[in-house]
Amino acid sequence: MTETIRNFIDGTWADAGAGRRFTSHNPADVRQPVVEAPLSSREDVDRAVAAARAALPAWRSLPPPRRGEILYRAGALLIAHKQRLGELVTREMGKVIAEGLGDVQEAIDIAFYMAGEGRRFQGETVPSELPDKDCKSIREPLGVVALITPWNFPIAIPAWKLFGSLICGNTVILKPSSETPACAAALVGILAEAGIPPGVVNLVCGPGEEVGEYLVTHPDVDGASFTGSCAAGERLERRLAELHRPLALEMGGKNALIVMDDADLELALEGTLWGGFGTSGQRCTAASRIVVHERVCERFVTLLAERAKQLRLGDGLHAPTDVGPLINESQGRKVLDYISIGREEGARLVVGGRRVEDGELAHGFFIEPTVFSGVTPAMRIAREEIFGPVVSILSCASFEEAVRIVNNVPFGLSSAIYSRDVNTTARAERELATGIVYINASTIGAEVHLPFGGWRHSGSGHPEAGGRGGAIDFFSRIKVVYRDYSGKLQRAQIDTTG
Ligand code: UN1
Repeated sequence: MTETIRNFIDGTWADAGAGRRFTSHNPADVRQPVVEAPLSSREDVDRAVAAARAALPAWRSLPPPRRGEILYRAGALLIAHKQRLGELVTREMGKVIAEGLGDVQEAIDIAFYMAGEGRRFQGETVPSELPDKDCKSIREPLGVVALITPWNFPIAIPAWKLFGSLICGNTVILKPSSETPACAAALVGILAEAGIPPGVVNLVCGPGEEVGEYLVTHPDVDGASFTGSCAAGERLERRLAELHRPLALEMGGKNALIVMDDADLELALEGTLWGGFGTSGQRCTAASRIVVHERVCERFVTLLAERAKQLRLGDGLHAPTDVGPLINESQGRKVLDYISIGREEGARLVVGGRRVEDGELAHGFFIEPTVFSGVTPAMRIAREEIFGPVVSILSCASFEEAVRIVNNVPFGLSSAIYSRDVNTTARAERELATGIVYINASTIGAEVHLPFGGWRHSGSGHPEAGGRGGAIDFFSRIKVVYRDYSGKLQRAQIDTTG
């Protein structure tokens, strides 16, 4: 019998009010259900928001270091359950087990990072213009926040948002992707076991924009953080602008990796394979455009094709698998459509391009690692996010041209350059217009103690994760406090010296 998970509202696991359910499946074999989850409605959202509101006064009053202790316990529990959770990620999302465990590791890292933030949570103290007066800024939570998370990092991204918002004193409602409800429920279960008070963390599952959009626009919600598609993100952006409510968005990418003629080609190849085909290309940081200097382009394409052909498709839980399935049929069809578009646009299909349906692979949506060469910057496969194992090679004649190509798309999440020349890499660091730049490393693999966020259409300019300008800055707001202990009226900006 298929396992059932429940919503988590006010500290209690509960079915959807209307009793309806949906099922998540193993993308490597869609005949295998993973869990049945509640198909929630607006009433379930209302209950979760009310619970979060009621829990807010006590949670925000708990000193941040005490809130941090709960996160430390959650981090320790994540370590204890890492193997089980990593396998669950692979079963429900399809990424290979090493990456499934990596997903959990990222959650562990952010748990400890944010727990430590509880002992900082810094404002600033500065001198006053006037005697016997001091000035400082302090941080306060936004209040009740809605967290909408995608399926591609089903533990890590909910963890980024949960731990960041909780340490700041917010109470939250998590609405995970309906592809991966079991992962979200497992993470919330860990927070419950770590001692999070009832109502502070609530989980509402259910497919659809209806629940998610209703939640973020709910009259009693104070802010929202969303990671997902551009279409959904931009719709929320318009709605929340009317409501004047803070919204952090992480959306797409069309990340480029530059290979200069003086690059270590072997390293650049490994970076391309890892960034382009890791997680079957289903990362917003995936390397989907490879801009190669014309002097080494032909050689690079030949070597890349040889390597891409050797990658083994399969169930991510089985040892020799390099590349897992696409999340579902509709994502698979979208990727195949882009492969047809690339051909029609005149790009050369060097390797891959087909759905593989032999034997066991017939029960998931597996697409061969695909490489197009001869891609030009105006082609749709060079401009639009594909979110699948498809890499487009563009050639360039100079560093300047490479930078122009990289920057000339609406997205700006991540980019990379391979070159042995320090001057070239130093210029790249300045000139690449993305929120994250990698030097002699691939476009993926951001670390949690630095901000993670894209520029322009990739995001709203409120990065996730740690570091200055990261999630703490979004999930808290600054309040400035002036204290005058002179005992008399002191007038700022009025000259008292003459
Ligand atoms: C995402 O693809 O949505 O840098 C997040 C990386 C990961 C996070 C990716 N640490 O690729």
